[in-house]
Amino acid sequence: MSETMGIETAGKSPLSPELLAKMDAYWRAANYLSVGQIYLKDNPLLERPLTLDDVKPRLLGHWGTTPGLNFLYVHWNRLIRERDLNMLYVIGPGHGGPGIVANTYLEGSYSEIYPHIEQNKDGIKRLFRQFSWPYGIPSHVAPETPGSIHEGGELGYSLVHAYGAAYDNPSLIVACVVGDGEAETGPLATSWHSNKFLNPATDGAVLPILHLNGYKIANPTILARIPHAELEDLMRGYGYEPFTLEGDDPAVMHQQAAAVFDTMLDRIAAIQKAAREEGSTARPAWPMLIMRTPKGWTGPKFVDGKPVEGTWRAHQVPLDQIFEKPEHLALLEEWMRSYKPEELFDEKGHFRADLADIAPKGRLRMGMNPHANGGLLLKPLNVPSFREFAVKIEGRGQQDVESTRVLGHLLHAVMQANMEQKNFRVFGPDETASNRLQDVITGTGKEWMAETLPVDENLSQTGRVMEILSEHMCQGWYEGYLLTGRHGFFSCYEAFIHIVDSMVNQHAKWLKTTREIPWRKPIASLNYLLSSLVWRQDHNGFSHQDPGFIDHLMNKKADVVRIYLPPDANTLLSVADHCLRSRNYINLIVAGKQPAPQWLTIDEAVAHCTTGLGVWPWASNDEGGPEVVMACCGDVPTLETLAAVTLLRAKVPDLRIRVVNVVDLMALQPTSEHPHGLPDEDFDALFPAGTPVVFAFHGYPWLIHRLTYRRHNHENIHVRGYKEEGTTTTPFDMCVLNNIDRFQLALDAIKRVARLKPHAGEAEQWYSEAIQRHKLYVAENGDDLPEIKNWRWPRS
Ligand SMILES: Cc1ncc(C[n+]2csc(CCOP(=O)(O)OP(=O)(O)O)c2C)c(N)n1
Ligand SMILES: [Mg+2]
Repeated sequence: MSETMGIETAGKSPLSPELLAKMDAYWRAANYLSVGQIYLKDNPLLERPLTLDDVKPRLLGHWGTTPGLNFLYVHWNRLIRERDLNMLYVIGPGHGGPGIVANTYLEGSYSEIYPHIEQNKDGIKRLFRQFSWPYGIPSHVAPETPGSIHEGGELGYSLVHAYGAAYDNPSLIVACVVGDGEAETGPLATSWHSNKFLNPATDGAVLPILHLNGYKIANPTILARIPHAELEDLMRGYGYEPFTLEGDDPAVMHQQAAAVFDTMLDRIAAIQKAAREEGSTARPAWPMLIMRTPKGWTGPKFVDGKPVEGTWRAHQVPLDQIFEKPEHLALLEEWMRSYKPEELFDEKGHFRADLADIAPKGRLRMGMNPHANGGLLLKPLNVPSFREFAVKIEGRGQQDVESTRVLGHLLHAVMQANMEQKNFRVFGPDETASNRLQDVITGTGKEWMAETLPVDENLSQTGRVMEILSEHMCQGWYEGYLLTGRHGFFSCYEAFIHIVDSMVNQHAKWLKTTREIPWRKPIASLNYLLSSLVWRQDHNGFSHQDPGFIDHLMNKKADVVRIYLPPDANTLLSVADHCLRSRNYINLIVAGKQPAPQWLTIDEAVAHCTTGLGVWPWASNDEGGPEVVMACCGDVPTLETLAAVTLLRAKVPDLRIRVVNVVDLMALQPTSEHPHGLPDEDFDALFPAGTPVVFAFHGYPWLIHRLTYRRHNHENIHVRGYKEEGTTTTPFDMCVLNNIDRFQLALDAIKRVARLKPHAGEAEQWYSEAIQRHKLYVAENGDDLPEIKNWRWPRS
């Protein structure tokens, strides 16, 4: 292989022969422990010849990426020691878990956190055995791994997480390995642009390393097969200063790696000095490294006559037929002995002291960096009283307010109250203002390190509102920010939040797992506001209509998710206050941004949100027990339900109607399924067995059935919701198209109440005349009928 070093690093040899030898031995130790984890359950120090009894029955894990990760770890250790760095690692190819476990073991963090994995022969045996073993540890850089904020199971998010961790952490350096396969993913490709949002004066630094081992599972990688100059140009185009490290001779590579890292760290220091001490406001070209080394470096070169090292065949377990082919067992032993374990561990299995000595100590060890256990550093968010922003209710439903704009007032106050402690950011894919949260921008601005023009508004190099047209970046930055112990809020168009479905899956898994890991401290919840909702896509139509993120989140563990559909501004304030203060959840708030009627006083809102659902007595006339329950969840369904109630009152004045509004969707489930679940007795009291329920739901109707199928009255629950009918039409026509409109709901009630059955035909007639009239009017006038548009709940 040729070497492609920068001019400043060529010929430099920063490592003394002694240190070089120790670093190489340290690297061999990490490689040895990595291979041992993949293969062995016994004979950890190879004190006797390897036999099949020593080998695990199922060979699981990934070797290919691991030696490269181990190489980097030992070099970062040197940098930490020599420069006293506060360094966090983020490993994109998280399938190289054994390497990071090995390194955190060698530096001592692992045994401190997991005392049964002792620093001796027994400990090494247990370390090997637990890996990818039932009830042991996962194969990835998982929540169980000390020092990790990133599992790297689903590829694509390493760099965005690294940047999220670096924001507002001026002393932190986040070393981030990006797999060259991972670099092909959409999120990773965009993540490079995070440097336009990183202020060298007030944020930390990210040290990206493109791990160019040339291959993925079964294919070459794109970036390894374009001319090197083109790759460097790509990185320059992203605004980085690329450095390259290339080769496979360990001694040469150690020396060159040390030289290139010294130069890169000097660059970072110079950039930070210019910004912090010399007042530079220029957007710097941060250094990044292209590390071109063989996949499966130092592993078997050939297996069964086929090349393995330096190819895609090294990806998982290079020698996988140990039990079938005796020569593979011999190759394994030869491979493991090539690391010379007898030089690395003494006869008791202690890592040799002179080698252990080159690792950082205490909290400087990457396995012990408190930023990786963000809950340790979490400062409570200052949340001013939300009551100050309450909408004054002057008659129910008499005034129209944009609910999310009111939330914007609260978020602005929260932002201002935390400007000093710099631990709150708001994220959005170019929609903060569109979702009517623009107040939050005042007094902070939107982070922007790129060029600005006079036409721009509110861009700032120290802005705390993060806007980029990438839901992936918003999600990833926010996760990185939360995982390192800070707070935030993410607003998004409802339909497009699906773009991060998969990312939120991974975050939910992280939260679920960390709940069971005692040393992981709770972090702030991930809060979503979905606005620009399905029912009000006046500008955009069908492409912008999808309420399915609710269903998606519903699949997650009950311990982790909370879903709220506040029907007005005051309930939204109460819910948001609760979410901002909560820990370890994913909170989903669905609330409209269009002017809409307001129903509850702030005190009523708080009481309603506390129970999560309840009867609205002022809208009900159910003395003696209801004949029908009109249930609603979501702002537009609530409006249509209340309008349906007025229609029913006009048509069947003596009908006993109960209106139940649901804010907290989880309350519909039994207590056995969710901690917010309403006890059966309470559910039965609200929805008495045998009483028909007409349920208007914001999202896909089947979800309500899924949540209530075990309830006594389930067979009488009749749900209306979104059923993929939509276009650019009037707000009320959207309801009509999906049969959630007031006429339909009223008709449903009449058809379901037994004593009204004789009138069903007449009611059908009334319904179709009303809808006919509506359709003709909207087609002719392009707007809703005045009596629909201007409908108000009757003043009492
Ligand atoms: C989003 C995603 N798609 C597919 C996979 C399956 N997968 C696991 S590893 C891998 C190849 C990764 O290649 P690279 O990033 O180059 O890592 P390395 O070569 O260092 O192992 C793939 C495709 C995955 N984990 N995540
Ligand atoms: Mg690769």
